[in-house]
Amino acid sequence: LALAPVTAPASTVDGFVREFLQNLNFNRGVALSTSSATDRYFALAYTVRDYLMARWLEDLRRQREVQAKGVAYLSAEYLLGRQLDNNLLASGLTDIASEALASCGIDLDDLRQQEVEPGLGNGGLGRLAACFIDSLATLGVPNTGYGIRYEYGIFRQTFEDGQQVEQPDSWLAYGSPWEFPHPEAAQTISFGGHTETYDDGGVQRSRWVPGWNVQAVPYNYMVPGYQNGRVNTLRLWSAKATNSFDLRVFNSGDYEEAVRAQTFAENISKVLYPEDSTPQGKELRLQQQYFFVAASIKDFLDVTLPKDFDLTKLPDRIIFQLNDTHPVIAVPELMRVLVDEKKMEWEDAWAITQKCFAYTCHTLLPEALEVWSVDLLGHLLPRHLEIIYRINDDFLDAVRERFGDDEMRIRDMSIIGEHPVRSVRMAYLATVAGAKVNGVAELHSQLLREKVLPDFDEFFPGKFTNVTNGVTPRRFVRLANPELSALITDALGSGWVTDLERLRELETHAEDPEFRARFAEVKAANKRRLSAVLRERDGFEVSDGHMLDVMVKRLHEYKRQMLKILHVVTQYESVISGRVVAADLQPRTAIFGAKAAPGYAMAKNIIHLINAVGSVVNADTRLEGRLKVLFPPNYNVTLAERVIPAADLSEQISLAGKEASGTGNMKFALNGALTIGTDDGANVEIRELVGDENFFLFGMSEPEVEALWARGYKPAEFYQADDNLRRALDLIASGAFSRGDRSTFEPIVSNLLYDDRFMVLADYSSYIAEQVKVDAAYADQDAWNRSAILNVARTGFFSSDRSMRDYIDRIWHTPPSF
Ligand code: 26V
Repeated sequence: LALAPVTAPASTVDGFVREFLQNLNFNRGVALSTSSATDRYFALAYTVRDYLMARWLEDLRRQREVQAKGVAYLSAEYLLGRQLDNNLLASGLTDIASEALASCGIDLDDLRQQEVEPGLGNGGLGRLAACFIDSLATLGVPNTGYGIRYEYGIFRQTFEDGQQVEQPDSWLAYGSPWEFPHPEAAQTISFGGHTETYDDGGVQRSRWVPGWNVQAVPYNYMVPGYQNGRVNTLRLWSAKATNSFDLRVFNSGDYEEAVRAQTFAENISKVLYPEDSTPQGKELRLQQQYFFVAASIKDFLDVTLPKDFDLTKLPDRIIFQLNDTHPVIAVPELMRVLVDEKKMEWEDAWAITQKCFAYTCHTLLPEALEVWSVDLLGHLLPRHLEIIYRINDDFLDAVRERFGDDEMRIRDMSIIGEHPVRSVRMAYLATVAGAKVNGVAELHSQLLREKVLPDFDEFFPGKFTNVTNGVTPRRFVRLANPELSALITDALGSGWVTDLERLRELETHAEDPEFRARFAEVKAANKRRLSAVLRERDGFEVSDGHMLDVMVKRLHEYKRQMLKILHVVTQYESVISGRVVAADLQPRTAIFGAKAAPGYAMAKNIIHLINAVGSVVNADTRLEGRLKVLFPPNYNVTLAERVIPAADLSEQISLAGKEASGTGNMKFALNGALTIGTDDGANVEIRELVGDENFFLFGMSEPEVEALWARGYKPAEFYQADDNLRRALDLIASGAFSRGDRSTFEPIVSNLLYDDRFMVLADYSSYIAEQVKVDAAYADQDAWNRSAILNVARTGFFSSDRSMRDYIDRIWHTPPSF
């Protein structure tokens, strides 16, 4: 009897009602009549879980049986978004659930709103990880996503007088119905202490004598494939003080010290670092990184692999994919386990390690490349530092053998940098250890090879490759845009959700006036829905007939939100100065969504400016309501799902060569927005696919950017040369948006005039000129809709299913199993 497999509840409305009420009564301990919306949401989530459970257990069992090669995705961030709707869709239960709840007098939509999204990531990198594990489950590839169960995710953003204020994101306040804690399966993770050598039956060996331990408690989450009966696992680690840790102190009679020690240990998974792209070199962050990768490697070696597994076969069973440099400490950790604990020869261990890792780089900004000072690393992980030195020594010997004693080159390629302090360059370590290194869009991968790591490319032929990012069509088309999905399914049948290239077949429909009219109606409905969301959430009004011009992404100077707001100021100035009559403006609403890293002063000042421009512009009746700026606070995945399907124009305006890929750009195009963008990141590939005539390109190309830098960039010359630019900047400087106070935005203005690292002023004229073309194009709604449909039809390439196939074929070699 104990061996009887778990079976799913009956997939009928009656079966669902029974299961739901059971969960409400027995798991929430409430009656339907007295239950709160939270109770009902939890009971619903438990019910959906119950349906997926049999599949999950079966998958885990089969994976154990088959022992096929799988992917361990190592990522410090997973920006999952809400789970309920996705899990309903994956299990094919949406209609049944909706009907079942209705029969209990409950609106499914009300329960959807109860979920607090797990915001365990900053932006693109974390959301990409979430898309990838969705696609792997949908493709039926064995995968465990490993990461950190932060108690506080990305901060909740509010505005006070237009300025960003950060609030803690207590996403676990009511608990999460999606997680399965396994305290009994906790791993012990060590830190600090020292290393020593010892005699091991005549062999001199090194070992680590750690100073302190914490427990890593796994929390499992279901990752269901789309209606394919597959359920993979996301395993997030939570830090817990060990008993011995505080007992020792406790026995010394110092109660307060014992509690303090416990707090110290549990701080490790307390909060997601909200810095995006500028590493701070904080010890706690390195603790987080080591904590989760050490636990993950132990989990795989000790729990997933069979007891008697021959470790020389490790590369046949697993590939650890390093999502940026954050998990790279896994490389010396695997070496330590193999050499110190499993007593393998160094060379054998290194040969295995080099086959078990692959590294994805997500940036080109030099300040974003992580380095750890040797001081800090040696103090926290002394044995790992020794191992890194040994890896580097062997590597530099090989470099010398190949290139001779070219000391300049040796210094450039060393994993250890010397300036400003002796540090470990994590990207170099990942490159040396990884079987493959990839960038995230064609242009990015090319620049990575040619500009950032050219010596490594020469030394390791064939190691560098590209995998262009993608996004999951389940969440970002099927769920976010149900009306467009229905229209597509009507035209093509339902297979497109897992075969996105099929969207191509829409090309012919773009020529059908009736189809275009239906498409226009979908867009209008999405705008009404967004309008309702923003009214309810923020008290905003979205005006009828406006082009929705959307820029949503982290606030960073390189992304150039500044350029977008300069366009708004330019339009505003042209009307209030009387050079343009308001009636001639194409009605537009600029929508921004962006969080700034709490310590990034310039980014915060730009947020303040956008809000300030918004309050002035929105209130000025001279514009006759034809220009609006909306900046809903706390942009997150949930809001993205509402904003993107309603957008007409997608702003992808980074300085060429700075945005590694972008993934928002893909989501907009797939939802039928046209892009105004630079030749940067995946924009390049989007434009190639949709065609020049369906894309608004502006600005310098990457080589032109390089050339201008080389000539000596003087932003003030651009200010002098363009009347519109001068008037816009002067207006900001005059205090027009800061109640006459000229100091508020002075740091922005002077930065633009005298520094302007990201060449906002150099690209301004070209941007404004292209926006004029956008206005003209939008005036012909029918032609615009045709273009928008062609954007949808031609961007199926950007499904994360395709990205995953690329990784599988060219990096992982992990075919779908059973
Ligand atoms: C870096 C750091 C540095 C230490 C502090 C915390 C932290 C958090 C995140 C990051 C990652 C920055 C890199 C990143 O997010 N890159 C973005 O990756 C996207 C997915 O590949 C890509 O589309 C974006 O273009 C790229 O900016």
